[in-house]
Amino acid sequence: MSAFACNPRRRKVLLAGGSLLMLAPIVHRARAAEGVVIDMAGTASGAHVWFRPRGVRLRPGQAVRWVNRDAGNVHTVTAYHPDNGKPQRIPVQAASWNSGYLMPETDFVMVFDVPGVYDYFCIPHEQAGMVGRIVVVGERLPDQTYPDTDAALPQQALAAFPSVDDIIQHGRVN
Ligand SMILES: [Cu+2]
Repeated sequence: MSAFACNPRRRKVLLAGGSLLMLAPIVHRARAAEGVVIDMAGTASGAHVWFRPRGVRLRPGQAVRWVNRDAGNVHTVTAYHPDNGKPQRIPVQAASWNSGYLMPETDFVMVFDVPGVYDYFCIPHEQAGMVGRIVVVGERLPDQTYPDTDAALPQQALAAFPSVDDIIQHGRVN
């Protein structure tokens, strides 16, 4: 799991082959283009905030770019994971992540390699139900399920997750 825009390992590999050096930026753009953009937005008053789409289906290796389109708020993209003080709601083989605070018109990119279901939230707005779900479908459909009742999560967050079935069926759930 890595934010490929600043992946030093990938860059080193490309530098090792001299003729590939010029291709490095193109490779990055090509990979980014294969992914999905999720907007982080809200009403002018800040009373309502959201990820859109809330639910996204990916193939392994696809990227997601979250963009803060909200002129009036900072947001985060943070995995439900013990590293972030939360129950684990991402595949056990996957690494946790936390974008940190994203200012307006800044973005954050992740590549998803491990099939499964990933739930994430925005630190300042979890209580307002600002959460999202990504389903990475590999050879088989993910068999993970997460409880709809979990005392560690705000009710507004639990209520905002699209169902895994809807995401698999529709690809995007707003
Ligand atoms: Cu937020």
